[in-house]
Amino acid sequence: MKHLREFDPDIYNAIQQEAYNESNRLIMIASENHVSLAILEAQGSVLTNKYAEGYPHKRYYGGCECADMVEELAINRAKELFGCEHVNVQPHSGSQANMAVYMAMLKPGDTIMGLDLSCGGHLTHGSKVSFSGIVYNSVGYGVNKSTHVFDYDELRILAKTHKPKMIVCGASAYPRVIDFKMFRQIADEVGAYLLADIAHIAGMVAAGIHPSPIAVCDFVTATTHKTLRGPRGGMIMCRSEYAKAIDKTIFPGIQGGPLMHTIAAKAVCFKEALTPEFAQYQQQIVKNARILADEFMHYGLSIISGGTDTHLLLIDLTQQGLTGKVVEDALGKANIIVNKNTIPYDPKGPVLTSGIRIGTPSLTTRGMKEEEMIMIGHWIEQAISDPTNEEILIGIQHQVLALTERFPIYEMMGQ
Ligand code: DSN
Repeated sequence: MKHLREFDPDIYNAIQQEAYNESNRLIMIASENHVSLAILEAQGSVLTNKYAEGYPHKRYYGGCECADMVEELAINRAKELFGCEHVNVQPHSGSQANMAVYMAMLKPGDTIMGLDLSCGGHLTHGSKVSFSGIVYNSVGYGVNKSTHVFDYDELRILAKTHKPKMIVCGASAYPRVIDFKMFRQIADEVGAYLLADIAHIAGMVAAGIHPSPIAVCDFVTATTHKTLRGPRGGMIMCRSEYAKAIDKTIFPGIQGGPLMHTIAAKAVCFKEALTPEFAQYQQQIVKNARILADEFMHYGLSIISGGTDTHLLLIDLTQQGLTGKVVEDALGKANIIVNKNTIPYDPKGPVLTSGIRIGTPSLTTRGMKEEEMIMIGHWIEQAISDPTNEEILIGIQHQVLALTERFPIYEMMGQ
């Protein structure tokens, strides 16, 4: 990066600092990951220069032959990976992917039904502070108050009462398998479209570790940067019958020129995800999350839903009398990066919260396994037991630094 270093040392230094931080910290934010060098190269390529409004071979600009090649590769690989009939790889983000599905199929004021933010849903699933809850009449569903898993009978009653035009399944903080077939049955009973937002679990779905929603849902949206370990961006999959409506809504409906450099990086991500190593990686993510959950429960910590089937888990800090904010800050001092997170029906709200969300995709990318999870579980438990004890936190930080040194990010990815 010598040109950047010479011309803009401020930005260069911020990037260097970020690289340093990522390598010297345990990144346990469930939605983050470390991409391969191949993806970084595609993302940082000259394709950022190119305008390619439209779709392959139907562009509004000349000179799009390389853009066409790149987008067709991304589309074909995504189809092979997920087994979908149609895919649009242009959404700049998961939010825009969801917006496009709503705009293609619904009218303002129509009813959508999605998981409440406080129970693990996403802003774009109908939160009142998001366009999804402003433009549409949103009805939220929750999880069972004692088991913290979906109660499909309650969901059915809610759907029959409110008759949504679209049901959204998928979550940002739900640790258990989602039964897409049950959602399909309920959607059919009330005549609703079914959208699965698999942003968090896309890597596991691609690897066949989590059931796929493709055959049973009308629309499937995803981001490419979480468990899928690609560049930051979104995608929409659907049956051929909805292809035209979806494509038209993404462009020209809500987006202009596609980010061709990002689409190239998405294509690389899909190629990586088609390898057997990727499937092993996904299995290890889940194994690591389960080990952590078991460790925490062994220490007497309360885990939402009593464990995990996925890449993430939620610790309920109520019995410790702590907020997620306090624990997020304490762990940060120990170089362990997590995010405070609401637990179902959280009385404390999203600023303080009663929980923390913990994910294993990044650590697993670095090559960490069972042995490391046990150590990390112990450090997190120590920090939760005494979050204001700077001596303990700094002691953990030293151990974290020794561990991260043994797992350099890019070398461990074999690039
Ligand atoms: N903000 C993301 C997450 O962390 O889950 C979802 O978009």
